[in-house]
Amino acid sequence: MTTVIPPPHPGVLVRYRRMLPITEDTPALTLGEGDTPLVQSVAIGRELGCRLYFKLEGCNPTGSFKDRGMVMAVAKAVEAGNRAVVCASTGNTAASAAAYAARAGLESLVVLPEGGIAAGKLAQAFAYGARVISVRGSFDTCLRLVRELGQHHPVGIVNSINPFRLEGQKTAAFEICDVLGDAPDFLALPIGNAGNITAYWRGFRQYYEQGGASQTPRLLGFQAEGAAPLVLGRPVAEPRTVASAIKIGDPASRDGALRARDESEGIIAAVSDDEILAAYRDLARQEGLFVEPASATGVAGLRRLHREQRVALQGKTVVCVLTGNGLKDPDCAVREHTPASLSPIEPTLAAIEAHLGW
Ligand code: AN7
Repeated sequence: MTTVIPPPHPGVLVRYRRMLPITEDTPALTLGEGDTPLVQSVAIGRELGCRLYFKLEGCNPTGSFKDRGMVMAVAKAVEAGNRAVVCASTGNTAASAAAYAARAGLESLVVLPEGGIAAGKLAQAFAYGARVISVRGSFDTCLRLVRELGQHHPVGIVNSINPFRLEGQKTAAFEICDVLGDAPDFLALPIGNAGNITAYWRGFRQYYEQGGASQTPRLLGFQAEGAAPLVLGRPVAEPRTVASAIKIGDPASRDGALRARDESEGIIAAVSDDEILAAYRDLARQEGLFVEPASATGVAGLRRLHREQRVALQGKTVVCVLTGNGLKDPDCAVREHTPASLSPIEPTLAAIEAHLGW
């Protein structure tokens, strides 16, 4: 008799099978996504006076939170008989779509705004074998083109306008409740196309309604000041921010985000690029957490709301979602973290000691 040892990372489709729209015909697709660490803060939580945890979504297989929704969407594309998937992307969705398409034996096509994609993400899309198209236009233009493509060709759109993306994405809320034993008081996260905040709210509500949590959290979503359509209340024609992942002027899930804010009694606010970069540096230096710039937006936002006394975080349990890995954007890392010159010294102990001043 052979003993079957279940894999340690079965993936979100297996783990949360009963909570997801899975049928007998849905393939058991996985790259080991989900089950990401929830790590307690050692510095920034003290600064804010709360019990702060970071959800390390950069630990997913392609380095961002997108993998949770993508595994569901690509599995459903296979189930529907699609031969190819397509998405518009600021980078992470493209990397994730390309990876899961490769795994499932589908073709992938990614439509990207010219010049707006962090180097690591672009390299991933090519590495996983995607067909990459760079368009003279913004992310919002790319998404419009992808919608048109979907009307004229039999391709599966795997942007978060695909409802299966949000279904898979909500597993992050389930995991937080499972690990904490209840929902937190607050959840902070960046907003770009607004799929993630919409999915978290759906997940927390579903857990609450099924008795898995005693409360739902207040959702705190943050946009970059130069790309803050939900704060301004109107689309931004030419969004600008150092956080290229959230350089989006007309979020597809705008209504979902506003509903999440209102129903959770939450807040959507904007932070400056300088605040984002300060949080980016502090996460690495004070917490040992190297994230991409957009992923630091939650910390920047918490600091600002705390400073402006718009929320009372004192003694509360707060989860801040760190959406993507720092290696995604090496150019920003070099700009912000690496000194201009690193000149070699002689290979002796004395030279090292002289260099250190020891
Ligand atoms: C690291 O990849 O939109 O509000 O095309 O990559 O759900 O869009 C990425 C978004 C936050 C915002 N953090 O999430 C894309 C894309 C990171 C991101 C967001 C993104 P949504």
